[in-house]
Amino acid sequence: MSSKPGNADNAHAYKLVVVGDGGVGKSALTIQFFQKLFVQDYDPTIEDSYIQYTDIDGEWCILDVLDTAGQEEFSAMREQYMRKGDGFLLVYSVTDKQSFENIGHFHTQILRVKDRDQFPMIMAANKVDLIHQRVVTEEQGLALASQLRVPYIETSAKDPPLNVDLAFHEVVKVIRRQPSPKRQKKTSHKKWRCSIL
Ligand SMILES: Nc1nc2c(ncn2[C@@H]2O[C@H](COP(=O)(O)OP(=O)(O)OP(=O)(O)O)[C@@H](O)[C@H]2O)c(=O)[nH]1
Ligand SMILES: [Mg+2]
Repeated sequence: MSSKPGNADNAHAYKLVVVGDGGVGKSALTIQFFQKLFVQDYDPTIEDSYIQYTDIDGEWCILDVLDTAGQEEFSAMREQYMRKGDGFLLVYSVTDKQSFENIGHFHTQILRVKDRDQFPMIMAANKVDLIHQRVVTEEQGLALASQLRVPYIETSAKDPPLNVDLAFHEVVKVIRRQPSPKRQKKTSHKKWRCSIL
């Protein structure tokens, strides 16, 4: 884990939230990112958070990551953590078609909770090391990512990890690239309706 660097007192803090169905590898990716190890066993998460200083593009920041529960029984907690996030990793497993199909639901729910047309997110197609069990192709992943207008990254949390740091860093880059708050507001349909009446 990175210790606090000397010049990081004014480091910007980013709250990242990892979402997706149960068993897709949210915890494995998060633990690989923070602790540089692969967790082989499946232990369903309720909610875990991790924090560390990270240098992204030469700029120190505090990454505060929330690893959420994918299991349906905990879905009532979703809106609450979605409200807190500055950026999201939408994770599915390339070995689980249903988890891919549910990405759209997470995306829609985040935009609804944030009341925005767009919000910083990336899509992580995880478990790409399991080539023989793969059922969701790269083309399908890319097509959905382009439809949702989010970057697409293929990942593996298993050693040797693939694109794990890249995925977390990319969310921060997307947050940093977003336009000023004034331009982020969702188009107000209410106002539009008023002008017709
Ligand atoms: N081969 C392989 N296995 C993975 C990968 N990522 C996760 N796994 C395994 O998949 C299982 C589930 O991973 P978790 O990270 O616990 O899944 P999760 O998304 O956190 O699940 P919930 O906490 O229930 O939402 C574990 O046995 C992991 O070792 C990966 O990239 N490759
Ligand atoms: Mg988990």
